[in-house]
Amino acid sequence: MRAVTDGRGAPRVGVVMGSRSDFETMAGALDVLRDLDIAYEVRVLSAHRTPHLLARYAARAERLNLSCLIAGAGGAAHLPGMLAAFTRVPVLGVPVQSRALSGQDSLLSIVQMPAGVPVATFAIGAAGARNAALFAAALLATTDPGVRERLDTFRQAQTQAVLEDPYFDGH
Ligand code: RP5
Repeated sequence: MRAVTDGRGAPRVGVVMGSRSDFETMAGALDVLRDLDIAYEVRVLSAHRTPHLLARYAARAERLNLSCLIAGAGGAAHLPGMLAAFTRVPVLGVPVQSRALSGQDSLLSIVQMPAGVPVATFAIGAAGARNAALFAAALLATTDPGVRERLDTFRQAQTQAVLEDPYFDGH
């Protein structure tokens, strides 16, 4: 079970995707984590194609000291729910846009969890991936002043970009 790690120090967020074909979507999450200087690890694990590896990784997630898992999958997107079933570490689910049903299938299979096994669910596609990473940062910011500061800076820059847009109507 290979992981690619990025950032300084031990990974604090685990990013998991059901297939290499999800990478383009999930790259948005990696960009945000990198920009906020949050170390992460990335793995491809499938609820259907590598179920035993998924179970093993979920069981290890807490020992790896990961604050949360960002899990992106498409279609019959059982990856986030299965991870949540095997670990106490919070799971943030990203529905990847599918070709057949435009991600409606992914969204519903991630969000409609039975009571007792929660998965925090984000928007379909790129926005969801970025927001899941920002949510992970917000979780870390509750105890890490450095992340808090970088998250504040990100938000200020985001606001400033709107204010500086020539079409912005400031009334
Ligand atoms: C899911 O099936 C993956 O998360 C992916 O979004 C979808 C299609 O996978 P590939 O057939 O492209 O590998 O498990």
